[in-house]
Amino acid sequence: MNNIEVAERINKEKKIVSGHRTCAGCPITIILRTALATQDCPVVVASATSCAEVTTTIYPYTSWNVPWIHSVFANAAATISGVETAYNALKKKGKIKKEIKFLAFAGDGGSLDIGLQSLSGAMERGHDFVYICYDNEGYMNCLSTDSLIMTETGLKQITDIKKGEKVWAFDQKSYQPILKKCNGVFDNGRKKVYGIETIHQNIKATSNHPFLTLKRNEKGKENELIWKTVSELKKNDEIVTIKRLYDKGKTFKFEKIKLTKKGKNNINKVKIPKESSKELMLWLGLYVGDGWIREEKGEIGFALPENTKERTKLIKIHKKIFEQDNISKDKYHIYFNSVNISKFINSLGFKQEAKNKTIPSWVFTLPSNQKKEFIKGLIMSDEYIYKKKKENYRYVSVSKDLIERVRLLLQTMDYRVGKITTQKKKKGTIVVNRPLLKDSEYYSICFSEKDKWNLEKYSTQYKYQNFLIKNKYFEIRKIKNIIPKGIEQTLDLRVEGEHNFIANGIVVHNTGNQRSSATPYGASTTTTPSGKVSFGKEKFQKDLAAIAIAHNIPYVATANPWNQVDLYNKVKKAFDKKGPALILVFAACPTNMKAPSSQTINISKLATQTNFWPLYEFEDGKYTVNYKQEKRIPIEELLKTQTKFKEVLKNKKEIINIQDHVDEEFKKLLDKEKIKK
Ligand SMILES: Cc1ncc(C[n+]2csc(CCOP(=O)(O)OP(=O)(O)O)c2C)c(N)n1
Ligand code: SF4
Ligand SMILES: [Mg+2]
Repeated sequence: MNNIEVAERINKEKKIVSGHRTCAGCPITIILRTALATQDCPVVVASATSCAEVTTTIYPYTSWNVPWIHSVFANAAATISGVETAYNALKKKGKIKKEIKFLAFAGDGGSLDIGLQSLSGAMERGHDFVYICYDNEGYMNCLSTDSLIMTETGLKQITDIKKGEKVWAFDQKSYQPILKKCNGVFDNGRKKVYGIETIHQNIKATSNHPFLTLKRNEKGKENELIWKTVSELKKNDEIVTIKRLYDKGKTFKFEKIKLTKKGKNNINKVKIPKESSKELMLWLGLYVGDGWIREEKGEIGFALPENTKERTKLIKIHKKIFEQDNISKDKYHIYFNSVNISKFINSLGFKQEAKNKTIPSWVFTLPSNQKKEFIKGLIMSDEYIYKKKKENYRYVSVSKDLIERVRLLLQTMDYRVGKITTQKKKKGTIVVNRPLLKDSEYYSICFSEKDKWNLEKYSTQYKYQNFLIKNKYFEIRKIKNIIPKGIEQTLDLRVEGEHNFIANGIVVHNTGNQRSSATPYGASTTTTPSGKVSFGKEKFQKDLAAIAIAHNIPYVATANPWNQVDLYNKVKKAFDKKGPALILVFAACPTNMKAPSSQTINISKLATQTNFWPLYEFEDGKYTVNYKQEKRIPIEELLKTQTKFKEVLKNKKEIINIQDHVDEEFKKLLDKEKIKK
């Protein structure tokens, strides 16, 4: 077999078809296509939860053009042994005649860590199957960059979170909110994301991002909370979401701004508040809903018609807050003139243009009574108040960001909030007493105060219905929809201790680039971060091939997609053997390695040329080293290709340590090769 022949076999019958969502430069499909091309007879595949699985089976599509079974993270080997046993039984009964082969395909986490016992069991029982572990040196996943995170200093976009900042997390022992330090923010590249929607929340995440989910156990057994990835979540699954934030009762202290003393008629002789108050928050709610500012003219205007109680209220609180009487009005509008007030309001971060209006992060840190006044101001300003019955509101805005943040703010105050709906309004429609100049898009949400439950009387029933019913801060919400949302830039946070945080009101796990026992020494991952304290992982990889060999199975080999013919031949040989066979394949994942996607094969080649990933086989009790580099390339050359080794590369002693380890392991291998069977 040469490369062209392998390519021809792959193309003869496409067993992994296009449309999958692996990252650019991902080696997984090269490995799978090469492996499946070795067989003309049918091959049944069981794959473990992993990148390979979630990127190839995005509901309702599949890239697998062969019979394929989903397995959980831990048990691809157990699944395939069951299938192989069933096949043997049916063959024995004469119900199946044709030859069928069996393949288990799993990542390093699903093989060396959580899946090790099911793999060991299957090898030990002697099932006739091939097990391929693709080793991308870690566990992978992430969130969309527009996710909004609850932090100590308010609500922030994930892209604005800095290392060292404190974020709100879910304490998995006490089920209470807890502030935890963010140890790192990771750019995980452009990935396929999914929208997870409950009636109150929505978030976008990659298919392998975990959410805290309720597991309902049989009668008599306590229910429990477990982590499930997006790919494992289904409609009606129940996830943990926030219902209230800690109310520290602290007002927010504003930064001083430079004031002007100029201005006629004392218009700038006003009082500027030093901290937030109920009145100011009501004023700001009205401003966000119906106000505008022209700072150069020192004009603050509100579209509040005459003879309304809203206008009267605004005038009253304005005088109280700013100690200013300078007011002008017409039938529909009311104006306050002061450069200093407009400067002050602009410094608070609500933005000016109706389409850009937002709620700055500090509002999320306010005491509940101040947040409530802000919401009251918003409702008062809104023409479209819709009160089916008391305490039932609808809020409409042209700013999507504002609506999203109002929704999240209400979620920190135990309100019931519906989903965001979009409405198109035609040019000429009258909105706030003025015709629209062009077709516009409006966003709205409905919200209401929640009903009070009689917890004392019905606590057991309620607890069954809602696991966190007595919890003041978190609750359980059913998933209404899981919708593909295309490809987006994604990020992930690493949070100390709890390893979770609250994004868009939902408790999510920080994962992505977590270490596995296959992660190399010196690599920086989210769970072995490099920095001042450590350069990264301080342990060498677990040797899965040696573990498999210790099971005395007929065939074990290492392979590398760079040498595709060798990979092909080894998989073919593995299928030809009677009994278990294991192939450990190097999978240079650009996302984990933090390396350009164009470098996958170059890095793979270097991995073997440095003896970091030696190619060898163990066949019927005999070792063969398949590739011997005349002069091995120093390990530093391989480390230099990947940003994840950035810190360890600064440490000469550690580079020598890694080099010694690689040399020693390779020497051991050559010694084993010398042993006659
Ligand atoms: C019991 C359990 N714990 C955690 C998870 C979440 N999870 C799914 S895939 C995965 C990582 C998979 O790592 P690996 O096997 O190396 O495959 P990769 O994604 O790196 O390709 C994790 C942690 C899970 N599905 N089940
Ligand atoms: S490149 Fe890495 S993160 Fe991307 S799909 Fe492949 S293995 Fe997963
Ligand atoms: Mg992995």
